[in-house]
Amino acid sequence: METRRDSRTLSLLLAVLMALLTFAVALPAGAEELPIGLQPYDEPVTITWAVQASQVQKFFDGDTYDNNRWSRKIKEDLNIDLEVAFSADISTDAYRNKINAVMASGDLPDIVRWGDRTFFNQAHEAGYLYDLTDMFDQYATDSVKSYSARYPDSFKGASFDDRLYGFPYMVDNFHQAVYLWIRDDWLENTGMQPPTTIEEMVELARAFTFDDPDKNGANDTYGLALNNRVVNTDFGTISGVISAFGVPTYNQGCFYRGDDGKMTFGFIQPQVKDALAVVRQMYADGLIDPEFVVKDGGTLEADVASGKVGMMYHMNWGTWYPFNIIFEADGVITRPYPIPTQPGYDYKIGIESNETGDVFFLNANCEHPEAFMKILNLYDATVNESNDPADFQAYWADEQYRLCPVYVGIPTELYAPELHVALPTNDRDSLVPGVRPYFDWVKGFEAGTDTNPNAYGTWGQMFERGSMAIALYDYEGHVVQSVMANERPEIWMTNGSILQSLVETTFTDIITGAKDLDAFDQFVQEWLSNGGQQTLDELEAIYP
Ligand SMILES: [Ca+2]
Repeated sequence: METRRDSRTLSLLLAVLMALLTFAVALPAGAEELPIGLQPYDEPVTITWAVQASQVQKFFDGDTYDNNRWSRKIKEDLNIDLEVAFSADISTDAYRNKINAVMASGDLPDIVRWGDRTFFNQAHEAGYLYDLTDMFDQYATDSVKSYSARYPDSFKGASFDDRLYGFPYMVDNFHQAVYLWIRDDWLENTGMQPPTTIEEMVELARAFTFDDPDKNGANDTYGLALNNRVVNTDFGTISGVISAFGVPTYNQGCFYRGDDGKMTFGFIQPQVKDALAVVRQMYADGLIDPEFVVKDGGTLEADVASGKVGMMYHMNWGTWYPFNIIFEADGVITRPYPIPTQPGYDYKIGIESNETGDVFFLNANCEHPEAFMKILNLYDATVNESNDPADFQAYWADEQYRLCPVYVGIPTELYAPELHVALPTNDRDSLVPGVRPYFDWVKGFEAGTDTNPNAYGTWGQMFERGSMAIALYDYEGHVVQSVMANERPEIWMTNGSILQSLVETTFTDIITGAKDLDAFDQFVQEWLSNGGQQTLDELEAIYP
């Protein structure tokens, strides 16, 4: 019996060995263990993509947009050759212009990231976008699939008629809230306190302009940094001032139901005139750079870098950009504060609908559409799911994630609630692997042992008075989500950009004094009669 059992065991072992050998010959090493969505192509395939070039991007070891950590990893792990179709600056109009040009020609790259809903609607109607619904079901890893349950609004926003036409960036609404960012050293040098009211903000701007906050003996600074887009911008906006007067605004503007229950628009509220009066007076008093009218994001960045400005309204990621520049150069810490308020008003933080935000699209004519899911799966497996901290450091940190054509756009802030619990209790192990580096950076930065840009960037969002704490706890009850999601009135699609220009030019002219403050009243009428009223009426019908 013993012998018989041994020989059976032996032949079973042989059979297993044979089977293993056969597998080893038939498939590349390890490939049999991979889920379908992570398996490499047998023959190399080429995927083109549109690069959102940015000053933010860092490169190491001679890397470029064409050849970098991600392009090499994607080649090695998936046998996909990435090819840059075009790269254009996202901080100016360059990327938008390029996208509009390729839309007109119908020659889209395979993978495009863009958040413009007009583009989304038009590209969808033209049949340019790949219906990812089945591909997602078949190829997405379980981890990637889980995001659709975690952020259903974002996925709805990337869909038409319940069919998925892109992978959403999954920004949550607090991503767009506005803060007042102030340099620590200038506060200290001027002996001022962080402002809690608009009046105090103006006085701080005055001190930052006239009290030599940089202690160089020269009158060479300005109080409040302003971008020439005035409202339609991430940083250097006046939207925080408008918010203080109880009007929700966000970038292109917030549509919402007013107290009377009727659909309305932030920038046409009468209180905006009061907000403009404040900024106009600041300009007249010399607290704002008179050159602001020609300063876009790039020039404003230079002003931050050279220490000409010490205060700015900006979104939650200020320590990632542009305040990281002067931190890295001079160790200057700039931190966020809740927006100063205006007595007598209930401040409102306007944000876009959670169904909007950037989306990664796939060209309907892509010859290897699975590649989209494979790259996405590889990103998630490498950055969020890997237990090897080296993966996170190499492929997420230092803005390296942006070099992947499609990624899980879960920025630091989506883990803010978990981090805010784990940080004070030192409960690092309660966090998923991909979040632990954030924990370490905040702790390291606060201890003074870690001064690298990632530590500073994360700290600005995550420390106990960081931007995310302000968004989650201070701003609660003050956030107004724009009604307008994916479906947009026809008139807004055609006239929206004209109306936005009208907002920008009118507000700029009022601030600089080129127009009287009362020009605001005429602007409201113009806005309404040039498609604004029709937009409001159609929104009433679309979003009853
Ligand atoms: Ca000075």
